[in-house]
Amino acid sequence: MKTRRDFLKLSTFGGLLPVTNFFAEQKAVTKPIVLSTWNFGLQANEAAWKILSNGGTALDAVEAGAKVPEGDPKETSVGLGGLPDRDGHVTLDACIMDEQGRCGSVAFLEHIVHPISVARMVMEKTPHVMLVGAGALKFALVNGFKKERLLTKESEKAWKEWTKKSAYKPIVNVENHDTIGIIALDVHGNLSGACTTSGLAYKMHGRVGDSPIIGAGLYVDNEIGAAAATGVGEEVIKIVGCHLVVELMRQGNTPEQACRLAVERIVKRNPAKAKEIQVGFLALNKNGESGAFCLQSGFNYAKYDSTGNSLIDSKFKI
Ligand code: SD4
Repeated sequence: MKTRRDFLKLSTFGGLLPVTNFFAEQKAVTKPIVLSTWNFGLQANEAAWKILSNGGTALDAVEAGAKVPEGDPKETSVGLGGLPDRDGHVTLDACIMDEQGRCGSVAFLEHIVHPISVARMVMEKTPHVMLVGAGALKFALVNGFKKERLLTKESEKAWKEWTKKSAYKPIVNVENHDTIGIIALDVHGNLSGACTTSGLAYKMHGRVGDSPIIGAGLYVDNEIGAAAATGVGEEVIKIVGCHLVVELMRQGNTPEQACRLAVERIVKRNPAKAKEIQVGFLALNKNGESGAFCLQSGFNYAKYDSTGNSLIDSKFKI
């Protein structure tokens, strides 16, 4: 890349390089910035922004943001109060990834309110990327997390009602929304992301979705950008969705174009299925440019930058 000094040399010694062209090469960078899926992304962003606006790291910011819906018993698809599987167990999936490409993940974890912090600890304190089930719980308890009951009275009531028919037909944007994917760029120019969920309501016991799978529910490449997914995890896993979105940005697509192309790949694979489900992608590039795209209308996300915190409706395919 040309430096300012090179430019001055060029223009002094025979260069007719227009000033505007040279500086057009230097894209304006928006930072810090944080993006979170769904309405509750607004509150998650508030927690993340406190850290980002004080010069904190994107990693700390995304963890703090993800913890907001995790700890809220009224949110029925994340952490405490999450709707259970068909056997009545609340089982949680989460992952986190930082600017160094380090990552940590937990899946099929029970009894812990903040799986995102356990995922971060897997990243920072173990030689592994992913711990699941009883092993993940054991690791959390040894590291000071408390064992708690995550099934609230309301979620238990909803589950008991569901067992009367036991019909597993997730309703688009209703039963399965609220996984939080949160991606941020800090003042240092570093990207990180986090994703946490109780997964699809009334899933089979033992089912794990895309959210704790690095590359599917979340991916961060500090040279290029970050992406997070929400919706029916099986379809996201099949295209390794977030890795795909980041690679599409690497090829020169804007964040929104990259998300759109990933959604279109899901449609192309199985057009009939695509009509019945929701999948949404959210992306942020190294310049702080952001965008989203989803299958069906109804997906939104919150964006917080120097202009404030706002909720944006994603464009959609169907
Ligand atoms: C899953 N992707 O477990 C999650 C669910 C979700 O918005 O994102 N809901 O498949």
